[in-house]
Amino acid sequence: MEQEGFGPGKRRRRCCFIVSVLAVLLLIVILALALGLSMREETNELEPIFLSRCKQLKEYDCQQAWELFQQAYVNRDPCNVSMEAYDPFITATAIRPQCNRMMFWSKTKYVVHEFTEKKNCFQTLEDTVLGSVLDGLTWCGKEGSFETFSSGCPAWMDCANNPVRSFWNRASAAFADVACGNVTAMLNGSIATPFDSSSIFASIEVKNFKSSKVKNLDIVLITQKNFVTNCTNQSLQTLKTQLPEGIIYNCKEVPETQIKQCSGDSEKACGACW
Ligand code: N1C
Repeated sequence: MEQEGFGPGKRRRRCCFIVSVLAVLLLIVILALALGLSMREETNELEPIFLSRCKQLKEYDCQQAWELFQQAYVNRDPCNVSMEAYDPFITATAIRPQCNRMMFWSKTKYVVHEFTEKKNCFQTLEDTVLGSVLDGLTWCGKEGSFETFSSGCPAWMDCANNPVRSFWNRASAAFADVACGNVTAMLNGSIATPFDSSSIFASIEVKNFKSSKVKNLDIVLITQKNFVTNCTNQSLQTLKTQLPEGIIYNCKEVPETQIKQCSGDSEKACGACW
């Protein structure tokens, strides 16, 4: 009889077939999810570094800071990230300025940090939450993706509006904006143009100092044996003219050896190194 075609044997076989199809589909979904997660881990190496550095400082809601930070560049062309895109992140991680102890620099990063690490008397941008969580890192996003990438990103000079450069521009503007009292900057006396108009110090920080808060700008020009520049350098004359009115300018040539000796001398007071 025709009816026999729908007997218990066939029904069981049909049932088995449906269960197998569902099992295969489930397996495919699980595999796809696992592959997606492992790719995410490969690309997003920045998040764990950001969070662990941030948590060590115990100052902010780090997860919220991460969300605000990545909103600036994810799903965007990595050559089209503006400084302003970081505004919410900068606001959330507000810098607490240490008046009279703030240290700026240009082309002297290594000397400055060797000094500030040994002698805890100056505050650089890298000593703030903002600077310390991102110092030395590279990141970018991609249009059509919500991932953070830490390789294959544009280099500093590849395009002006790359995520890393825009971040340092924005963070430096915020740091200069809150600067107060006697401000110090270490510049490089071994190059022809210690105050380079394309540097962040020249193009952003000096312009953002507020004469209502900053009293002096003390330039420490770090020199080596056969140095090519001194305080009469043309670019430093330009710096004087670009400084907002009312801020007193000073410049002193200081040998790098003196700075190194002094940072190792625990007896010497902070200001006595030059
Ligand atoms: O362009 P620069 O120096 O003049 O920028 C230095 C200036 C400092 O005073 C800092 O406050 O701008 C701030 N700043 C950083 O704090 C910082 N940390 C790490 C600017 N850049 C910073 N970096 C990296 O150093 C940045 O990724 C870029 O590669 C250099 C810029 O250094 P520079 O040309 O010697």
